[in-house]
Amino acid sequence: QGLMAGKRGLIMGLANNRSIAWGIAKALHDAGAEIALTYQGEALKKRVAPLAERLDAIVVGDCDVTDEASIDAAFDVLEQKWGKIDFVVHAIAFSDKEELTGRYLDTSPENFNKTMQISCYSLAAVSKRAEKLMTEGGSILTLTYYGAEKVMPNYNVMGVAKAALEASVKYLAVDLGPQKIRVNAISAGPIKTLAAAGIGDFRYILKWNEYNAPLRETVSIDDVGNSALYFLSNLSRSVTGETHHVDSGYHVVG
Ligand code: 0WD
Repeated sequence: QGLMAGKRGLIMGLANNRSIAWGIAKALHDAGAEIALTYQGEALKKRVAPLAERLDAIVVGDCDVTDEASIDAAFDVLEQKWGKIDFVVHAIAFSDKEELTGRYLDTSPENFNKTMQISCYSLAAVSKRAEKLMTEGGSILTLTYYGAEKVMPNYNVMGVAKAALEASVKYLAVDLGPQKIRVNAISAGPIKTLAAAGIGDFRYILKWNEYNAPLRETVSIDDVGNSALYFLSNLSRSVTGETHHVDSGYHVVG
């Protein structure tokens, strides 16, 4: 449909072809966007390279968001290649699997800090670099989950990090609004990805959503990708600071 024709941007958080980042990357590519990708850890390089090829995407390289220098390096590559960018997709989260089960109360300070740094602070760190390259405005999109709003079993410290992430979206939207850079979040329904596999009883959560969501089905990475297209294109040019549910309507009943 060409909604993204002439737009260039970075997608962070592609791990494999089940990643939400992959659903978004496909939708953006089909709409005419030029895409650059970062991955995390050498182990993922093999997985990401063939996916990048399918979308004619630039593989910027390994970018660990806990390492400021590695974020700088990724944005330096973008600056050299493109000079200017129009969008960034932040599809990154991490917490120790051991703590995504049982009680939130038992979260260790080390994992609390790491979860917050990777799943929340990194959006600010990335947005700060993106600002410099979004010289004609832009759109930044992150991914969140309903566990930020309501207590979901086993989501624990990740729910707390997502609540902070959703607040960050609002603060960043205010900081970057004058430059016409929009910041939004999609709150996706549960999808079986690598990250989700770490959450206790995840299959039960999937089934529960399927039976109880108004649309009586779970969402796919393509559903999230299509909604992302709205946020990353000019269709949403007056929308910022928003958390938008792509969850088959579960949040109105859950
Ligand atoms: O049900 C779900 N899958 C939902 C996911 C529902 C609602 C929201 N989300 C969110 C996640 O919390 C995350 O923010 O969507 C985002 C993307 O997650 P995903 O697509 O579910 O999971 P996955 O394919 O595993 O991608 C997340 C990636 C990491 O993968 P692994 O599994 O290797 O941890 O985040 C990246 C990494 O590639 N990541 C990092 N990237 C840079 N630096 C780092 C890091 N330090 N840590 C993790």
